[in-house]
Amino acid sequence: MSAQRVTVIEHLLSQQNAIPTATGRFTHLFNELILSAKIISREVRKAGLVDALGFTGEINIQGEAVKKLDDFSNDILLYRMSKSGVVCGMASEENDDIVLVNNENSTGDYIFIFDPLDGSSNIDINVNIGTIFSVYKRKSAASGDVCKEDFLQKGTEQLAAGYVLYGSSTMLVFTTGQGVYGFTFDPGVGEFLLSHAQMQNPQSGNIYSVNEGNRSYWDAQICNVVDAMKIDKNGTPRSLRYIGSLVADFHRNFIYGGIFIYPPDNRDEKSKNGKLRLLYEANPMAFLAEQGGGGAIDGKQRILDIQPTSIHQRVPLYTGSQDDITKILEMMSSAG
Ligand code: AHM
Ligand code: MG
Repeated sequence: MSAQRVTVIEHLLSQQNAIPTATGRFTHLFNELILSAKIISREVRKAGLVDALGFTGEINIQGEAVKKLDDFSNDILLYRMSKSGVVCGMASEENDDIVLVNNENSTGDYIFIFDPLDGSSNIDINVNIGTIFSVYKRKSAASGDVCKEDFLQKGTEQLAAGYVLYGSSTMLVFTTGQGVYGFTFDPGVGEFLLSHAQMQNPQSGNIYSVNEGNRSYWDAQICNVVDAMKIDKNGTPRSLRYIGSLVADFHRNFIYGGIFIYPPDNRDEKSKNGKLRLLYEANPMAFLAEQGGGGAIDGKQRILDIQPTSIHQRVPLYTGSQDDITKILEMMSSAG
C-alpha cells in the first residue's frame, strides 16, 4: 500500500499550501534532514558488521566518551544541513560551541539544533537510539553572523521539532506546530511514508519510566513523586518501562500513555538539574508532547517557557500524559 501513502515532503507541501506566507524554504531543510536520517539509519543497521561500534577516543563537552556512530551522525548532519542553503547556524550535543554556516550557498535564516545520536549507552548493544532536532528562526540581523542569542530562544519559539527513531523500523516523528505526524521508512521505496497522522498522547496511561537506580541520589520530594507514579488512580500498580534512550522511551509513552521522568539528583554538581539537555533533548520533546495533548515540565513550570542561558544547559524533565503532569505539579507545589 506504499503507493498510496504520503511522503514527508508531500505532507509539508500540503501544510504549506494552507499557510499563504510559507516560502517553501522549509522543505529544503527537511530534504537534507531526511537524507541525513536515511544515511544514519543505514549506518546504524550495519554497525555490527563494519568497524562502526566503540569509541573514537575523544571526550565531548559533556565529559562523555564519544562513540564512533555519534561522531559519524554528527558529521553527516553538520554537512547536509549546511548544504541546505537555508540554515545559518547549528548547535549539537557533540560540539562545544555553536557552528556558523558561512558558505556561498547559505542565505539561510534557520537555526538547527540537534542531538545526532541520543542514547549512546545503547549504541553498541543493538538497542533503540535516535536523532533529536529542533528548528528556530534567527533573531539577529541577517547582515551579520548568528550569535548565541539566536540559539538561546525559549522552546515556545520552535518552528519545528522531532526525532528519528532507529528501532524495529526507522521512524521520523515531527511537528511544525500543526499536530504530530509519524513517518515510517520503507527501505524498498527509500522514502519515509506517513504511518501515524495526528498522533495523540493518551490523557492517562499505564507506564512510568525512570532510572530508579538513582533513587539514593534523589531528595524526599522526588521519591514521593516517583512512588505516586507507580500506581494509577485506583491504586493498581503501573508498569515500569525504561530503555535509557530518550527517543525510544518518549515514543513508547507518547503512544501508550504514561510518564517519563529524569529528575535532578545530588550525585554531583552537574546532576543538580538532572541529565538531559534543554535545547536538544527537552525542548523538542516538550513541543511534541504539547502538540499531542500531553505535557512537559521541569517540576515547576513548562519546559517551553524556560529562558535558556547556555547551549548545553541541563534541565529536569517530566513529560507524558496530562493526568500525570497535573498530579506532579500538584505534588510539587504543595510540597513548596
Ligand atoms: P546521551 O545524550 O549521552 O545519549 O544521554 C542521554 C540519554 C537519554 O537518551 C536517556 O533518557 C538518558 O540518557 C538515560 O540516562 P541514564 O543512563 O542515566 O538513565
Ligand atoms: Mg543526548
